[in-house]
Amino acid sequence: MSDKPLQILIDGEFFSETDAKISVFDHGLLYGDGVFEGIRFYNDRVFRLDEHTARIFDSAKAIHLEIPATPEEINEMVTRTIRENDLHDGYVRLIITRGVGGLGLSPYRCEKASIIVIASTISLYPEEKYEKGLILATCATRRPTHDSLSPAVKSLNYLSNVMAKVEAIQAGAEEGVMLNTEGYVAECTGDNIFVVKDGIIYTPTVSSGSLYGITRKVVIELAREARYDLREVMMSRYDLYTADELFLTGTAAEVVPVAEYDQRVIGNGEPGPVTRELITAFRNLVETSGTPIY
Ligand code: PXG
Repeated sequence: MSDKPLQILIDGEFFSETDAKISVFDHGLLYGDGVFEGIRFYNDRVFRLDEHTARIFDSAKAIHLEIPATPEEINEMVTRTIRENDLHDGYVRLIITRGVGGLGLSPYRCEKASIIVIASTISLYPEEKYEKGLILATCATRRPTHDSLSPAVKSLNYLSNVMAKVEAIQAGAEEGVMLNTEGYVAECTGDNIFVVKDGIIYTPTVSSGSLYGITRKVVIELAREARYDLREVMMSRYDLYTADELFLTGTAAEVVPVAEYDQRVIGNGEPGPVTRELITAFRNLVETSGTPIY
């Protein structure tokens, strides 16, 4: 990455990173009222851009937030911000806040949602983790239930995930497994979970309390193309402890193996063949597909 300050797009205008600011009256700050996406681009192409845009429109619809742009305009904002920063591989954070309003919860006093695009670089885990695997621990904090805030909404309200991450780190782990209130496995704090057992690939159903992960969907497609039997199921910690292989998927993490969970060694403690095959297939796909930037 160069030392040039990043250019951030806020409501159609570029600001240098030190000048890129929003109002203290924005409900995104006051109440976590807004939605976001983390998007990757590789080799001058944005990976699964249309799917990220569709998901942010779905998240916005669910929280009654009107995005003041069309999906095509959002796509253009994302690619324009990458071009403005002359980046070729990296990460985009797309944020839509409720906008400026009064000191009261009602979103009806917010005039217009704000659209922010940050394009930067990212490396969540060092390359070594992709060869050795991560250490996971179960978090005390549960995923929100469908009768409170839908866990499918990618909202700016990530406090339970932040607390779960703290719990995982305090337990000496690198990522945390979040359960739903019934105790079934939902996902990690920022990644979906997959298990391999006796040649079959399993992942928790979205109704277990996970996000409709875009990397999850890509991996399901890749696994089915490779003729694996892939099943979306309710899953308990037991299923993870006794897995032959365990791996996580996310835009930031990509496909990353797990070596240990709650002090149990997973499989033989090394990334297994199915995980390796899917990592290779995923890396091939991201390098050769996506929306052209330039
Ligand atoms: N679950 C949750 C709760 C997420 O926030 C994923 C799964 C993976 O979904 P995608 O669509 O990316 O495959 C996410 C997305 C981070 C970080 O710093 C991660 C996300 C968002 C923001 C930050 O790890 N993950």
